[in-house]
Amino acid sequence: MGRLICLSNRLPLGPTPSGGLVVALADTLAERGGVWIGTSGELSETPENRFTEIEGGPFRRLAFDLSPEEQASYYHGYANSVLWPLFHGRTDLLDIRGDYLAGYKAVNRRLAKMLLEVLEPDDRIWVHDFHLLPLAHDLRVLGAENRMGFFLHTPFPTPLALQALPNGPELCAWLSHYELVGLQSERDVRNCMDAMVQIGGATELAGGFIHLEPRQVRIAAFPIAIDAAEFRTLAEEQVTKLPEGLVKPNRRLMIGVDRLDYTKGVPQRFRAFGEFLDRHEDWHRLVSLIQISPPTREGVPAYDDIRQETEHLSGQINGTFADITWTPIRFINRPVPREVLAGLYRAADIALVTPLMDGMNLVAKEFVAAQDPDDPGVLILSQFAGASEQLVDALTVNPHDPEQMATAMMTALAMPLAERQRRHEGMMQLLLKKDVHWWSKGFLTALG
Ligand code: GDG
Repeated sequence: MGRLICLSNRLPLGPTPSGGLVVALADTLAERGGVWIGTSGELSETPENRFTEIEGGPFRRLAFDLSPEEQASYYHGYANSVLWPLFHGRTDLLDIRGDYLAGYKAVNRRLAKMLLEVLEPDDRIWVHDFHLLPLAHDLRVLGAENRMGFFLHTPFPTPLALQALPNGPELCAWLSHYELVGLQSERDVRNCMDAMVQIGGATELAGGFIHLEPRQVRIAAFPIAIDAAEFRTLAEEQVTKLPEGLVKPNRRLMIGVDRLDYTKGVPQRFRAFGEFLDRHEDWHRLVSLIQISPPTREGVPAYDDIRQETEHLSGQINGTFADITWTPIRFINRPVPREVLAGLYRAADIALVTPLMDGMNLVAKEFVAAQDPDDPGVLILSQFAGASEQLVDALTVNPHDPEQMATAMMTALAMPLAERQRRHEGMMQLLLKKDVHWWSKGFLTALG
């Protein structure tokens, strides 16, 4: 069997939020003698056109630097100000500029050339996420005939949304150079198929294939997952180490954990919590919300806006309802260590996972895995998270409807133990069976 070459925008360096993915692929990479390639995170005025080996770690890692101009056009520009909002249905936030697209293509072409230098004929290539869509096309132009798979961590846009992208047909053509395109959910598979046909001019074939010159592409869902057994153990250990006084007797805790991103629906969640407090004075002082939102993608204007909006809303709700012994919302704008997060999930009674649009959402899965099966908490989950196709025993909500969400909060607080146990068991069984190893194996088997 040939090596496995994984590519993602950022090379995984140490324990990052995408830790689960690294763990899932580490064994495969070590067994097959594979390698992971991505940007170093360092900027360089004159980046070298070759990889630097990163020493240590369980598998080979090759890094390359971006220039400040590449970072601006490829990363902050086309990836984060065009593709990210588009793929999450936020066409109102699109910042379409010719130099963004040019920079995006140039970085992918440069990466393809560097990759060709180290590529062997029987290597399998697995490209991750929207930063690197054109990579297969660029490698084919250079003559590479390897089997190539692509996995999109975000949702796939509807054909209607994709019409807003001036180079929508080109985006479809990029995908036609992979043998396999993996998506998070059936919703995304449908959108991708429809877009390939309506915008790319492809023909839909039986069995999840489309035909678009030069090849037949399989499009299928591979819902990403976590190592649920490992996370359960971590949460069990860590819940005992939480700071004293965090969870007071007779008080209930709700938790939200999201990168501070406008797709995650944090303002809507805060408004719904405000609505809940407005309706239920008897719950004042008895319930609070911890929202952990480390900042990301600072420098992209839409991210400065979401920070201001959430700071304003949490301040307003606390101003309205707090008293000297109780702060309704604790809004934490910095990362929390993974083990503390695991303990917090377990200590919490309710998780609010209410994105406006999300490929999967791993927080939902982590929360479920962290629960005490004898006294589990309740997951309130947006119908727009890919995870809602799998976690059907959650309380499903429409994040745009604050009244429905406030009702779900009350339902969760009042839910009898037997029902909490039943719902939790159903979800936990699924997470143990369909874990991150199941996910990576599924994709690689389909890639062949
Ligand atoms: C993209 C897609 C898809 C968050 N804050 C802290 C922290 N986290 C960790 C969480 C979780 C991860 O980050 C976030 O993953 P999500 O899946 O929730 O969301 P995205 O970052 O948007 O990820 C998403 C995912 O890719 C995988 O394919 O599910 O749909 O958008 O693991 O726990 N971790 C630590 N401190 C924090 O403050 N340690």
